[in-house]
Amino acid sequence: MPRPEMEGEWIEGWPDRKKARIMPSKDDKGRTIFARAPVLEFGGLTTPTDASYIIAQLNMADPIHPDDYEFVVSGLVEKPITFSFEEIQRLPSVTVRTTMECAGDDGEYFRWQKDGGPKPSRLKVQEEQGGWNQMAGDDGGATNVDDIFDAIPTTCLVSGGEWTGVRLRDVLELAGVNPEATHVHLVGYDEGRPDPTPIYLSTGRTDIEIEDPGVINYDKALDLSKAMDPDTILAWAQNGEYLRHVHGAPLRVIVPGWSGNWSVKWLKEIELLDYEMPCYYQTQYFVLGDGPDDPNKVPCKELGVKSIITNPIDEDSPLKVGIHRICGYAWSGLGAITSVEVSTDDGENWTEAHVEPSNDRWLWRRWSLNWEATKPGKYSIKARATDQEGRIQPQTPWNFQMKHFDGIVPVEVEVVE
Ligand SMILES: Nc1nc2c(c(=O)[nH]1)N[C@H]1C(S)=C(S)[C@@H](COP(=O)(O)O)O[C@H]1N2
Ligand SMILES: [Mo]
Repeated sequence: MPRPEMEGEWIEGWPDRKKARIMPSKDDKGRTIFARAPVLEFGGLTTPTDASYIIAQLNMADPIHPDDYEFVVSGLVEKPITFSFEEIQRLPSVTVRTTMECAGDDGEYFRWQKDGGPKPSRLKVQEEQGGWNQMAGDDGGATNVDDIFDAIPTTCLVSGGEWTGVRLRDVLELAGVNPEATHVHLVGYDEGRPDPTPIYLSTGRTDIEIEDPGVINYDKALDLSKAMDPDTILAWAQNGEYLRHVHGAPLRVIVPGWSGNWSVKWLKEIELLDYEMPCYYQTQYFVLGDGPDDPNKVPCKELGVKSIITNPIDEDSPLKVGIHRICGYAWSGLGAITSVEVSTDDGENWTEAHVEPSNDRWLWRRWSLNWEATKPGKYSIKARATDQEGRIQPQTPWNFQMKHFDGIVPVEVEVVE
């Protein structure tokens, strides 16, 4: 159902007020930007690059010309190799389509489930699309806790994309991986000093000490088995065009199924290790656990299984008696979605939705159900997805960093005559 304020405002396929903007990497004060994706407005599977979300934890690296670009593969290998951009492009290429979701996407719904209060609104968030990342930077970023809260984007951080490049496995095999290697250290060109305030904020505690790593490069230590997966690639193109700087040009990692933070942008260095290096964004920030001092906290890796309802939304209420298309997206960190069920009576009865057929293991699927709302009244609409491993939404319990939210968020609407 068209939302009234959109009518007559379609320009280049987008409602005027939400038309995605091409984002520069810094504002005029040199602050690094982030961007949200207007997920309620997508009409298909591949998110246009202009409308894909952007996250940079540290200071965005300066652009590097592909002719000047090189990176080295070293550590536990038979022979370290340096690759130029041209040498990478000479290897057999591959294209992978995948959903990329930030670990923090929809994190605010954890808070809402726990504490109640007004339900976070994707519509509201995407109308404020784009903003300034005040969490990072050599200047220490924002110090005011409320500013940081406002600046942390917690929804509309998911996009579907087509990535072209080479298999990470092929690159590693050229260097020859030593048998004792267990992890692949992936380092980005970007530097900065992580601000621990969001961690303190998420715990509500100040009695803990959060390690200050100082100025670091963005880095991750990826399990060798995932690095060798044929769908884990080093990409130079997104959605058919060479990577834009904000998305990690000239070359970035793509790790399908795992939350976005593994897909290291502006790749500078690859090093084979025989241990899991305690990278800040691996063991401190992108973690699942009860608190920073939880001995059982673990790095965020594969996503759970998740569906979101993009139509109708709470803001569409009231709906007229009649047929309404309930639809949205579903994805999983372990492969394909096999079914999506919908309930319009707050979870009492569930009906199988239509799920678009697809050959893409990692890309989200569109699903829909035509709902005949015959009786006026209040309705709570829910969706739940199941993946090829038989996992049913939700999979991820509350955690102090509020990562990997895959809970069922009901849409509340009223139906009127
Ligand atoms: N070098 C580097 N890579 C990075 C990041 C970063 O800050 N630096 N952010 C990560 C996070 S948290 C996410 S969600 C994805 C976002 O990728 P995108 O900006 O292309 O959407 O990049 C990841 N790769
Ligand atoms: Mo992220």
